[in-house]
Amino acid sequence: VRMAKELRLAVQQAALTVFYQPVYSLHTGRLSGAEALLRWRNQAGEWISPADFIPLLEESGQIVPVTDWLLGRALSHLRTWRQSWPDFRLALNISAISMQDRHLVNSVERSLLRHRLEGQALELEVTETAFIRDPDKASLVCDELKRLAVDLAVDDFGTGYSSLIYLKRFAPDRVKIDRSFVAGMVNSPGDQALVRAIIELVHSLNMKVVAEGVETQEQLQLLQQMGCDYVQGYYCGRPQPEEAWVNVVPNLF
Ligand code: G
Ligand code: G
Ligand code: MN
Ligand code: NA
Repeated sequence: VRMAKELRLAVQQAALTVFYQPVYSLHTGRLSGAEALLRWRNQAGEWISPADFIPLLEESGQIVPVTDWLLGRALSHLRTWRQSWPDFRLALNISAISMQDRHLVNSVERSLLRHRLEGQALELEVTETAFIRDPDKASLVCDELKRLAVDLAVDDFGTGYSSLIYLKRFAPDRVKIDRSFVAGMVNSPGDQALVRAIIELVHSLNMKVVAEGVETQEQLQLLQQMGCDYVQGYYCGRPQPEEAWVNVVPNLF
């Protein structure tokens, strides 16, 4: 309860910030974009993970204004980055609750217009849970987002339920392999087989694959041999504030 109260204040006082983690093409080594990640620094000066505060925002209905705020903030940074990198694409995490509501479509449309950005510049990441909740509503929201030419990605792939049905139904542009599989890939033949199978499955559906949580060069090379399209993780670049982006390398190799 105390955390919920403090969080309400944080939202009001803009104590939330956005970090950005670079994403690279594994075919060319070039920077292809970033994933925006919310961060909250509480009154005690500790960094609280979104995994701990997103559920609170969802319960209290604050996820809607926070997502609107995030869209405005992140798209103004995106506009700047696209002046240096014209194809730069920014991925935002969208909560399952927001995927049930047409408000998201209106917000995205308005933000794109305000920052004079084309839909392709933006990617929305949703987990499989977003589809399970109310598939018909989520389906409507997805169709509307596709009308705006916004890209869709399935996040944390392989950790939810009914993944394959939803892959077919929602036809995302990209699928993000959960970092738990990437972490086990080098030492566990089982994880390695899963990663290989996911890449083949996704490619056979004409979608692209992003591997998350890449922490070593070994993982990177293995993913490259397997034909994975994009990578992100501590090995490639940590999530960091916009000011620190001058240090981000434009080429991974
Ligand atoms: O950055 P970190 O590893 O702590 O993120 C933990 C979880 O919080 C991840 O699953 C991530 O997708 C989620 N997350 C990060 N930023 C946002 C956001 O802006 N909105 C939503 N809904 N989830 C986010
Ligand atoms: O669920 P989602 O994929 O949105 O979660 C992204 C989270 O993963 C971010 O909070 C980010 O801080 C974290 N992350 C990014 N790269 C790595 C990595 O290489 N290793 C680990 N352990 N976490 C990472
Ligand atoms: Mn994500
Ligand atoms: Na993920």
